[in-house]
Amino acid sequence: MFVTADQVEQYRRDGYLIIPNVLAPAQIDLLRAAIDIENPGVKFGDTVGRTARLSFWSDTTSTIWGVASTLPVVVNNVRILQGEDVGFFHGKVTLKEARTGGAWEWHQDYGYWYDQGFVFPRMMSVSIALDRNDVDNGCMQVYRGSHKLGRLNHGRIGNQTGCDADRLEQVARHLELLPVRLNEGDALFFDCLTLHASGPNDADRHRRNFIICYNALGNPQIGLRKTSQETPCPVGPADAIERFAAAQPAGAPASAK
Ligand SMILES: O=C(O)CCC(=O)C(=O)O
Repeated sequence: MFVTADQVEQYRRDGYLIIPNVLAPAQIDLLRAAIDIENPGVKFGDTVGRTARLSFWSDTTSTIWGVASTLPVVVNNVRILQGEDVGFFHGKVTLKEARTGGAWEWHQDYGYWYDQGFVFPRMMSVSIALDRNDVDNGCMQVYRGSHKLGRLNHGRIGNQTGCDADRLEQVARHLELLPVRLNEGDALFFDCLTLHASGPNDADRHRRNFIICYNALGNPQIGLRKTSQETPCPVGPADAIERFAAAQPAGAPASAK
């Protein structure tokens, strides 16, 4: 359940780590059933006019996604990899629909979050595959070791935030680009400075992931509106997803929102 010292070393070197089988098949089924494919969520257009969609949540109790953000295999490994205690920031379900889902431009998550007032890049995310992620359905890609570049300049690309194109071209000459292939239930843990992107979904199957973001407890957020929790992220039971689903009244609407 917990990462080894070698895996921590790998994470610090590469800026990301894949942990297989973080979710069991029954948990994946429950989470998939909570995704409303018809509900557009927030649409993020790419440069060719296709869209990737996100639905967000911001607490750890009121939705199946919230409680899934407290799974010990996720939160405790985040703490170990981050090397400090963390608070819950937010989570999102990302949907790239079969044949039409759009791309995510190259960015560091801290490119988005710096502007939300986070003082240090002491933040990380976990992307859990609810479908197989491969090149055909637009899996994530990362530059290995890019978290050591520091924060790069970002600007608007469509309605996404993307890394400066000239700098990206330079970076590409120095760092190895890797597709992040995941099986259902596998998780990618990655640093908020790791440069990542993903292509469009040209396959005839959806690509659904849920991504949970955490902030180091000692990382202040400047500004009036605090969007990250300032208390330690709760650690729930290993069957938090199953318990939440069992507690729902029969016929309750399943929604990612
Ligand atoms: O799910 C993906 O392919 C990428 C999503 C992403 O980059 C993000 O939410 O920051």
